[in-house]
Amino acid sequence: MARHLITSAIPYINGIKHLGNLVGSQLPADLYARYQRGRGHEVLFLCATDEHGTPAELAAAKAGKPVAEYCAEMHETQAEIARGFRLSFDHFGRSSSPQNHRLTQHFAARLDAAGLIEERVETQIYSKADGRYLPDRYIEGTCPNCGFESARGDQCDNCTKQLDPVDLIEPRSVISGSTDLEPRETKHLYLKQSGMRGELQDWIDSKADWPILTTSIAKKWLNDGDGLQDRGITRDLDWGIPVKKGDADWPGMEGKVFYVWFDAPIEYIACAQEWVDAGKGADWERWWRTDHGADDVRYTQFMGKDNVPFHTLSFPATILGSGEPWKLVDYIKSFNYLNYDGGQFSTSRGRGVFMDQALEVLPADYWRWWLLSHAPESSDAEFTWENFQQSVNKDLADVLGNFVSRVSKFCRSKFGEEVPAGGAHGDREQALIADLERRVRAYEGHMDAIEVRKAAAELRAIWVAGNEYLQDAAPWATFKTEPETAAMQIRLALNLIRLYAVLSAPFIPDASAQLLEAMKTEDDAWPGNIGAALQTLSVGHGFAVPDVTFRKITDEERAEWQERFAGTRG
Ligand code: B3M
Ligand code: ZN
Repeated sequence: MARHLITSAIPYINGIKHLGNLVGSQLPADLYARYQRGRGHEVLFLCATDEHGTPAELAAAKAGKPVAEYCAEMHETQAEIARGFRLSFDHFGRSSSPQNHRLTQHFAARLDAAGLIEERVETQIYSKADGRYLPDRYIEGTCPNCGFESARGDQCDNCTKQLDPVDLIEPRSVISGSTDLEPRETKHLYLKQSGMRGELQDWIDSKADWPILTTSIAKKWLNDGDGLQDRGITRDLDWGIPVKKGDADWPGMEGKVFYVWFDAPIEYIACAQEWVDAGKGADWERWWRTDHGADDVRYTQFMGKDNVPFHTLSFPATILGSGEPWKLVDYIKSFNYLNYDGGQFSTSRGRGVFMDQALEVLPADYWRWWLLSHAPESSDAEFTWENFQQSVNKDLADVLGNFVSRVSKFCRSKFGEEVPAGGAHGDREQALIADLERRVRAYEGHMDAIEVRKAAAELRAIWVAGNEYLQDAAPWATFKTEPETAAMQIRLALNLIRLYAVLSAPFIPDASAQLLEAMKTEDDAWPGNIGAALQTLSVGHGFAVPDVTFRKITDEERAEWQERFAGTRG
């Protein structure tokens, strides 16, 4: 039994995420966590809300609420939606937790002791109209790198370059729109990550098995010269983790907080502490400290491509720079973007389907299946309603749902609601089992490698194999002349339903649970030998015909939803 630590990028607190965000980190992380648990491994799967920084302050101001209250409410909302999508976090934490406060201040003290922190007097943008500094997202302007006109002060959404507010061309205040801005001097802490270039380079070079998307972004920032600039890790904001050196005050830094991207990844660790403090686990250190056995842990992170620089450079710099035996990530799975119906998902314009809306329209499994089977792995992908309808109606309703319904109803009408006897398997059954043996092992290979689309395609092929077998064996015809043979075929097919439930659970957990319940079994053991796995439900074992597992999407619904989600969320 192996141990898997799995984290998803922690979603910003400001608002409900769209399906593109979901498929870029939380959903594939859940797929992998469910799969590893299914294989019998020990898993700690963590996620949290990312509650600091300008996005939180701006959203709270817009909602007219104190920021702490806004965050507490939005955390509950996001947790509820995560449950709706069946995201099986062992803990869904908060980056504003006391645990993260302590740990972030601890890391700052360690980095300082290691000589990796420098105090710099620097120029920040001050808005006279707003009476405050404008860090990060409080300021927008034209990207000096690519010319994108709505680049934010901390990062350009178009070219992913990390920016400083002073870099922007024609900057303006996001609060008031004012361009009456002036540079003023203020003191901040810098993490001297440039001095760690060699160490980070060696570490990334040692990850030959990482996806190209991940390493290409990491290497670009490492080698571009300015990718590994020293990073300012403090901000002139009210909301955040106060700048302290461990428990002690940091002279000259009063009233300042740590930069959100400094404390957010530290929350991955603090979240494990929250998990223990919530009484859900006994020992977080065996997951996170190599002096407590965490060398045996395989740590996998999931994220969208825009988050890769922070996870391949900044956070490892924090960990390595601390000089303490913290666990480093073993594998980073990153994703491209999902587009929406001929354009981009847009949170600000309400374009596309948001997580809460998706669940109002259809249950989680429909979305999980489409999103995962179309995950933007090798390139950006696009959601269209036609494609969604086709995928649901074919894969889920026609292939999987129909198989279950035909087999269980036929058995009920001819043999009753228990697994019928009949003779031994014939050639056709042996051929099916051999085919499935190959396919299930290929499926495992794709899941182990986190090749999400390939895994989905193989799972679909496994469902199709059962359908083709059924079509070919035609027990409804066989029954008239050889009822014994038909009984044997149906016995196999009922066992296939159980096998499908087990294999499909990481993708479609609700349907999987429904099928196991209908087959009246709690045996969800991952299949070793397929022939043996298909003997699990023995002669006389009771079952029930399940309700419709997946329904079809009509053309009218498709048209209605297309219209409804075209823009301007209410
Ligand atoms: N909150 C960005 C995002 O939600 C950021 C990720 C933090 S991961 C430590 O995409
Ligand atoms: Zn840019």
